[in-house]
Amino acid sequence: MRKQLTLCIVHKNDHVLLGMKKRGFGAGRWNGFGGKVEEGESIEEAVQREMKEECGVRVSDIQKHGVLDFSFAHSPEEILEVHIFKAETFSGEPVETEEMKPQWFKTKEIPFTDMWPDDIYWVPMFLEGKKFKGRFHFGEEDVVLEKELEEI
Ligand code: N91
Repeated sequence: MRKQLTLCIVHKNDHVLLGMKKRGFGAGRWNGFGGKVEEGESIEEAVQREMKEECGVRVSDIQKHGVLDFSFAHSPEEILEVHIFKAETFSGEPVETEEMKPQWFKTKEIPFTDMWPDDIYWVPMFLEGKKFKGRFHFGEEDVVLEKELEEI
């Protein structure tokens, strides 16, 4: 089973906006903002909706940077197809929600040790403006067991 999800990182003036996930899958890690694409919704519409819902920010000019497939040894039949976007312009002030606590980080001070372990591989490509595709397969405690990543 394949599920489509979005992930959006606001990148402005050598800073990125991440959110500490407060509940659910990935709680306790700094993440971009995003979630499931709903039926009848385009991927871009899902990006805009999730940004508003998760941190109160409106993004309009979003650029797609990559697609990553994530799979997990504990449920190998499920693939999370994550569409990754950058927003360089936004309106509204980021606010804490039930889902996320937003915070700006300097791009040189991204807290990779408190993020998903695949981020160290693709976030630098994202920051350099590269486009990419790949897949990561995770084992126990989300250790990366398999990795494929290429610039496109
Ligand atoms: O949100 C960010 C920056 N990264 C991110 C990496 C992931 N690897 C697996 N999953 C489910 C992730 C979600 C977000």
